[in-house]
Amino acid sequence: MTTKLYLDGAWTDAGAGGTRDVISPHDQRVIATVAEGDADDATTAVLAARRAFDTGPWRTTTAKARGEVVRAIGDLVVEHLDEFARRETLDTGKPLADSVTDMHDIASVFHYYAGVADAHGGRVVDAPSPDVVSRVQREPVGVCTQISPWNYPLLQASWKLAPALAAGNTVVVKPSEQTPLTTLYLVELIDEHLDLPPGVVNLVLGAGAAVGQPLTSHPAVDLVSFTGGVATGRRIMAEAAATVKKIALELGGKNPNIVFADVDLDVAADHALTAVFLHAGQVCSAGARLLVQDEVHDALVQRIVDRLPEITLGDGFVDGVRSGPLISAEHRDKVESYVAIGLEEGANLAAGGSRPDDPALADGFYYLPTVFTDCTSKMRIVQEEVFGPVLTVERFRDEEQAVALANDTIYGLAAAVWTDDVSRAQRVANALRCGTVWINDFHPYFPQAEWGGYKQSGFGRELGVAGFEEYTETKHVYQNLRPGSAGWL
Ligand code: TXE
Repeated sequence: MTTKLYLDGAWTDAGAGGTRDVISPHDQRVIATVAEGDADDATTAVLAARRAFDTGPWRTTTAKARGEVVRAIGDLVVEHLDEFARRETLDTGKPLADSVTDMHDIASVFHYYAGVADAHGGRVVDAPSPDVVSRVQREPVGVCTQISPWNYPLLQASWKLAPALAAGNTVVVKPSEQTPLTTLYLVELIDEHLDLPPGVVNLVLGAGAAVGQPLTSHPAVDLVSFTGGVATGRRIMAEAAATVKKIALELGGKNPNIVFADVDLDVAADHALTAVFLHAGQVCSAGARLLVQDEVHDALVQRIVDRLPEITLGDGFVDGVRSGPLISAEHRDKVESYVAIGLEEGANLAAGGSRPDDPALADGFYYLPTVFTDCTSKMRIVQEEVFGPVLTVERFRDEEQAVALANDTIYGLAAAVWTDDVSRAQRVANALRCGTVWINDFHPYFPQAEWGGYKQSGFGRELGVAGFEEYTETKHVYQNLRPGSAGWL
């Protein structure tokens, strides 16, 4: 297994010799020891990407050829899917079947952007004179640094890498220090199988605090794409401001799942469970806030609580396990502190609220699926992203109140509305201030449709055509076919 940094087309140890043990969240076993870079390594990566962009052939390669490279990366994911999935489960603890699904999604992202690469070259503009030819063309932005989190390590990296390469940029990818294995593997396969010029793809490993500054503030960087927590996002925005970089931020959410009384409650309960407890709630679009119409509140909560025992916690490699651990001891501390806050605030603990007592799970960072009822929108447990298996339930009276409650957080990533009334579904979808609204479903996404946040969930879009355009500049080229007097003097 390759464990080094990939700088300017070569695998190298960290300049200062640093290493990091990567820990399994299931049992705290050391699963790999990888290079731990620092700011000097990150600067080397940025300068390699700059050189490759400014002097190399990549930027001027045809869009079709770039699309073929991006397609080949998707093919590599498919060909090595089992190994990718195994590594993702080792790193994150998520069930293997979920990692397999992620890998199929990742391949789809590369395959989608392979087709987008040569489909958006620009347009001829209807100019103000017949003696003018005017066109608008799309060009790569330049050097892009791409910082991804630990919950969907390779998936998040692919949303950034595929469009950036398709558009002709050079990149420095920085996976979370907690989950570097699949990104390492992808770069290893790219290095082995594809003939990319040195410096087009660079990989930096290391803690955000150590390698982050050059990636977000070095003058040679043109664009920063970041997915992670809102506090880090604010810091990155400030760092990038001095040199006015383009930035795209996806900063999570506190996503409302609104259930009206006219739906099939078994179906709504089934999706409410997946919405919040998938991957132990460590999902930026998790449906962590359930808003239920008064008439069906008790019946829906009962259905949810009754089915919690079906969420088998355990080793992601064991068949039948539905949920793995939280990513780290620190993260479980955060989740536990929010449960304590919820209790102090007067929410009613209807289920969970502790670590499991199964001794087989004692070495992992497990936490029981937890449900709080009697919640109000003033509570921190309702307002702040817990990013764990914690559901808060609020009641509403009518459509107007449901929308007001749903919009009442600093976040705006995703939301769902459940109703059999098609007009109401559309009204609510239009009124919700967030980047994705599901009607009578929760969680589906696909590469053709844009993804991103309103409000403090961030800005910029990933996936879809907009996810490609993020990585392009727009240039207007105007030519006068009959140059003569300017007509001013
Ligand atoms: O994230 P960080 P953390 C939320 C979730 C979680 C909280 C904190 O609520 O509890 O964020 O998680 C890199 N310059 N989300 O601390 O710090 C870091 O190395 C440059 C939501 O793990 O945001 C990693 O690669 N980079 C989210 C990445 O940022 C820096 C997914 C994310 O880490 C940096 C994860 C710096 N100064 C957490 N500091 C989502 N949107 O899905 C850190 N990093």
